[in-house]
Amino acid sequence: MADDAATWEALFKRFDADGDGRISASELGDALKTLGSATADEIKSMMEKIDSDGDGYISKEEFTNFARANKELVLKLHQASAS
Ligand SMILES: [Ca+2]
Ligand SMILES: [Ca+2]
Repeated sequence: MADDAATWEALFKRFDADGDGRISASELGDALKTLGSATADEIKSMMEKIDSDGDGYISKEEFTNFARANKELVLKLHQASAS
């Protein structure tokens, strides 16, 4: 759905704190920490899950693929970060 794509886009931008078009491990960590407690291990395993080509950054495509496969989790993050 188009609405979903807009949601992923907005969430990606929120996570991409420096606006370079990719989410680094520290950006992911910061974003998760503001949404609740996230341990270094949790951040690392989430990073590994989303970063499918293993270059150490989450591209918009990787993020969108992850969001599609984990809709409920990502929508929860979106709601938490919007509040
Ligand atoms: Ca970034
Ligand atoms: Ca990547």
